Amino acid sequence: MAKRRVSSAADGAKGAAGARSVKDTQLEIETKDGAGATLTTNQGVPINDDQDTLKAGPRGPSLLEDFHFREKITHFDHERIPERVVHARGSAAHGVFRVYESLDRYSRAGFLTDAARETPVFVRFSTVAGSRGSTDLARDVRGFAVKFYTEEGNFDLVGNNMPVFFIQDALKFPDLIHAVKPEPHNEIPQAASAHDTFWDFISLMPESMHMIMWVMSDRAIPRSFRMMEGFGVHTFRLVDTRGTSRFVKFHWKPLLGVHSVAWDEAQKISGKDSDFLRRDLWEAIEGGDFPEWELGLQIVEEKDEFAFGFDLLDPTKLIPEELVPVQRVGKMTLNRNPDNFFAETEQVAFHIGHVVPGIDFSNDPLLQGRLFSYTDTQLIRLGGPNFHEIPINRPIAPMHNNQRDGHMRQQIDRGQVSYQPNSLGDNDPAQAPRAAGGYVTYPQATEGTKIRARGESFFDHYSQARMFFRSQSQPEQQHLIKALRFELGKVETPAIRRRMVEHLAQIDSMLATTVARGLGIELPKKVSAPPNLSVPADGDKKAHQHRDVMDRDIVSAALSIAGFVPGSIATRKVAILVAPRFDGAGVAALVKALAAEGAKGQLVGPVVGEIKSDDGDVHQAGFSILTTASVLFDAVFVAGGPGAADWSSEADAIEFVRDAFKHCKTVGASGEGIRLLEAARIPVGEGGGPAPADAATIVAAKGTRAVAQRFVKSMADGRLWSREPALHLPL
Ligand code: HDE
Repeated sequence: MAKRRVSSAADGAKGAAGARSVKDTQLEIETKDGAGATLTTNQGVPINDDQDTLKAGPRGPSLLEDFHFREKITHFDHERIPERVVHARGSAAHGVFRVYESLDRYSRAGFLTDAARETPVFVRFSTVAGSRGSTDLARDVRGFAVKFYTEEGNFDLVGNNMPVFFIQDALKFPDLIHAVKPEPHNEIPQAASAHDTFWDFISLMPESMHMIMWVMSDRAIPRSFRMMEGFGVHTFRLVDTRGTSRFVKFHWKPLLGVHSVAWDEAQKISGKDSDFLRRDLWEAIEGGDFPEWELGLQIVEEKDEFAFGFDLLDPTKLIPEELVPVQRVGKMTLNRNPDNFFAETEQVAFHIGHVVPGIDFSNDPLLQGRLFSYTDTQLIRLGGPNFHEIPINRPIAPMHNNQRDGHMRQQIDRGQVSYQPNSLGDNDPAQAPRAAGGYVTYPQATEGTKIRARGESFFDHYSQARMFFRSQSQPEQQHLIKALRFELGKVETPAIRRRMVEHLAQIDSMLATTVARGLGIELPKKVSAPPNLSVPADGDKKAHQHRDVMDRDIVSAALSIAGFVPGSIATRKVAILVAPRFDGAGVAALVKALAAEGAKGQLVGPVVGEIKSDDGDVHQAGFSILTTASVLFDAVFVAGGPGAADWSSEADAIEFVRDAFKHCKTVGASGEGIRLLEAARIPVGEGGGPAPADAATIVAAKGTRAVAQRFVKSMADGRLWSREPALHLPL
């Protein structure tokens, strides 16, 4: 048990003390590792018996005076706190951020201008709709919230893995969330948008169409948190030392590329391992495969505010990277798992209003509403106004002010004075002039009449949705169409389905007709847009006419995942099916070739534990065909050897390889292992050679180095989505 001193407001009040590390700050109150310690009550009284309650005789009634029992049970009864109303399901990690070179031409923020500085970060990834215990692989937006513990205070970049949002005004957020959460009468379905209330709301909110394209795309079912982009969504401001402001959009670019799973795969992962993404992040960091992202900035000069046609303040729009390139300015590395899920991942409190000098807000009405919501929600979730004192939320910058008391106050404030101005305490703590680092809000000129309305420039709902759809590769478009068929197919009210298809017709006619066909709806040639019920009954009619502001043919390659496959298979996992007396040399060659690229070959046997190869060596199968499934791996290889022939009589093995093939993964086999592929009706070429037109099926008479290298190369090319048309009826 380590004990540190508890800081007080009086400490270091004269002049800023040097910044401390996050760990120092978090450990300032007691940490407990339990090593060699005596069991005590919360009052520190040693406990002699933690096995039985105090009773009047061995068979007698329990006694109320058992203070140890009452304290233990009371604490247990209060262990749960309210889960987050959104983003309840999350996983997090610690890390560091460093800027490549000073960005003082844009911002005065220390963590962006000092290239020698390593800024600690804590990052929490999440889904939005599901409860704390829901599956990781729900079709949903992923939260991507980063807390930078900078020397000038905490900066929270509370973003998502999609660059736009469903709604334009914060007032609609409770409606959106009520619609997507399980329906209130029966609490069904959990962590899913495929139900009537969600699509009812969406079909009446044309502004959500761009975001719907993202949520129905493969971005909503990521392969790993480590392989997702992140976006700040809103337009923010960067302000330099001279006080000049520029607009900025924040991006995170994952160095492992962007990868997703197939929808059928996502649903199966939810059953086989609903902690799939949490486990993936945890294991990668434990194994030293530290995930990395580059911070990207899109900078727009103040004079160009109106240069784009769409409004920079509208969070349903993105700035195409082709119009304003993303400058990669620094790198974030996640390198430490939390010590305790509750203390850190659950209690971390992000707030879009946590900014540091050099970063400021825009007038985006969604952003403005969030500035209220995040502190408010912590008051109920974390129980009071002192949540900033919870170790994970503490700044590493010194903190002094005249705020006092409140539930669970940890800090012991000394002295007579808790107000300002004062003469009794030398006005400590003192205000910081701008030159000394004081936060000064950017003096944006503002005028206007009070009104509940949106800018006319917000009423283009379809052109960026169209740009997104048309920028997808053909397989991605097919996935998106199928996702809509799935979601709307689960909607029971025909009018909602039809209304949605009418919106899709405004986006792209192929999209609309193909989705409509899947729903048994016939569409006339010309379909007019459904009414926009998100506007007030007596609103300004002219302003609410839909208007396309972007060129109908514009496409942006950066919106397709296909452009992000980096050609690396680092950290990927390959299931190698092994039966007794398997081809030891072939498997060794494969494991070696994978390891050379940073990937892992893992043995899956008929049972877990020891298994011998044909050369008599003893190996360990970490998994059996019962304890795992191919949806939990990136590729599958069936090792040859006399025992491999038995696989073709095992239904679970057949499903294992069949699923991998169906999900367009690299599938390989050698020798007798090929029999399993044949049993699963996976096409292999004549005489066991490679299947025609399927570069991702690797078969060979014997496992060799050359076979291993072909396997690795095929994996690096990414999923072979072109396999899909042969597996399914045309849409
Ligand atoms: Fe949030 N959001 N949000 N949100 N949000 C919360 O804060 C809210 C929005 C995002 O890992 C809550 O501490 C409103 C956009 C993330 O702890 C709450 C509006 C974006 C997280 C809240 C939005 C986000 C939250 C719930 C519309 C992407 C998880 C628990 C105006 C840019 C942070 C909490 C974590 C969490 C409110 C819209 C991202 C209730 C009112 C847009 C990543 O305060």
